[in-house]
Amino acid sequence: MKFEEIEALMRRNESLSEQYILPENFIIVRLDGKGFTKLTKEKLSLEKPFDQKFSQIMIDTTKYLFNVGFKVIYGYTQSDEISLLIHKEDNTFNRKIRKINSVLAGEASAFFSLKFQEICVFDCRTIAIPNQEMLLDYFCWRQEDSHRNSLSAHCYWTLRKNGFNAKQTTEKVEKLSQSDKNELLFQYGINYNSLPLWQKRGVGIINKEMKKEGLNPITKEPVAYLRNELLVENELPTRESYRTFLKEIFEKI
Ligand SMILES: Nc1nc2c(ncn2[C@@H]2O[C@H](COP(=O)(O)OP(=O)(O)OP(=O)(O)O)[C@@H](O)[C@H]2O)c(=O)[nH]1
Ligand SMILES: [Mg+2]
Repeated sequence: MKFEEIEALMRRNESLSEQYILPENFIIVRLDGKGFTKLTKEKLSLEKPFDQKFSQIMIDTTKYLFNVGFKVIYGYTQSDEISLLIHKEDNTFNRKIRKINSVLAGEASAFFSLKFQEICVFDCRTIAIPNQEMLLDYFCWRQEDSHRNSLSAHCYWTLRKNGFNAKQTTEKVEKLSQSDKNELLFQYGINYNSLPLWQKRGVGIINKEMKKEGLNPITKEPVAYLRNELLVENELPTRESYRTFLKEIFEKI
């Protein structure tokens, strides 16, 4: 086959396997640390179950992803994952899923690795969301996941720190209901309700248009202007209140 024929065939096959997020759909991406159970244990030496520095770097990575070319409306991070809501009309990379996933995974992995001076890798998946109700369901689902994982992680590490081995602990925690888990923590002197909210509910990042005041450099008169700022919400509300909080953000878009 001639070079031109090979090229045409390759390009045709490449474009026929392309997938897109359809128009009129919101784009949600979720990035997740690859093999972070092992990485956090062996290379990053973090506080267990929750580490303030790790969480701050997850927040910084989320903030960084607001500025890599997509119109991001809301970011949410918990544990080793980041969700981003991208504007319905964002047309970056013609909404090609392969490009969105690879570029965002690359950006997050590079940023996070630099912060820890270790190779840390994120995967990324893209989800099409056709309406606002599903957006709310998505973020409430991730927050519920955060809450469940946090309760289990606190139980796990409380038992480990009190002499149980990994196998015993996993078996014990798996069998417990949500209220049993609260009770277990209580027996070890931990009141789950009084633990920091970011550990239980995750952290939200909002791209907010803020009114600012400055001075006109020529006339020296005060002038008002608008500037976008990223606000970090470490104390997110839950359930219905979280839906209301999100609705207020989404209604402005
Ligand atoms: N010590 C510590 N570990 C954390 C913290 N946040 C997240 N992790 C770890 O990150 C892991 C995230 O779990 P998963 O994403 O389900 O598992 P994974 O090992 O990353 O596996 P894949 O995502 O499937 O590649 C948890 O098991 C925790 O061990 C933290 O603040 N401190
Ligand atoms: Mg992971």
